[in-house]
Amino acid sequence: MERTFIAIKPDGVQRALVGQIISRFETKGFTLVGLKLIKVSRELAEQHYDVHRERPFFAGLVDFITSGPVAAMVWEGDGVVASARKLIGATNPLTAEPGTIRGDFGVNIGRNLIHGSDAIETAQREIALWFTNEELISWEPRIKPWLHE
Ligand code: DAT
Ligand code: MG
Repeated sequence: MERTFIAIKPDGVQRALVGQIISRFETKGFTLVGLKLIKVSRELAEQHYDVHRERPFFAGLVDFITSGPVAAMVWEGDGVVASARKLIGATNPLTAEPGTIRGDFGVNIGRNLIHGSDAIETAQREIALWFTNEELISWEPRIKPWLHE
């Protein structure tokens, strides 16, 4: 079953949006299989954003993501990687569509509230980076027959 890595960044936690953001994934019909609040180390932040290492915003991004607690999650479901990216919206909240998380809650690219893996392979890498196998719980939601034919 497909899984994706989602992290509510320090701005989302500080602004008390964790509940509303989790609700969007729950009500969409995805299954929560991992969840923890963590204070991110610089090492983890740098590994997570390794592809952006040479970008001018890298240092600021690492400072930001390590500046307060992050709510890290793994969600499961058919097509969850691409669907989560749609629920999250465009990278810049100012241009993200209304109805998306970034479009509804944010105004600045450096405070865009949430991370979501951009591809299945990226999701696998990020889940392994942020979670141990013991922290991921496989379970069958009892509402499944009402979400899938
Ligand atoms: P996304 O988070 O939508 O996958 P990304 O992978 O291109 O976007 O960039 C990672 C994060 O880096 C992004 O969520 C916010 C920050 N970022 C990206 N481009 C930026 C820019 N031009 N200025 C400041 N921060 C930026
Ligand atoms: Mg990205």
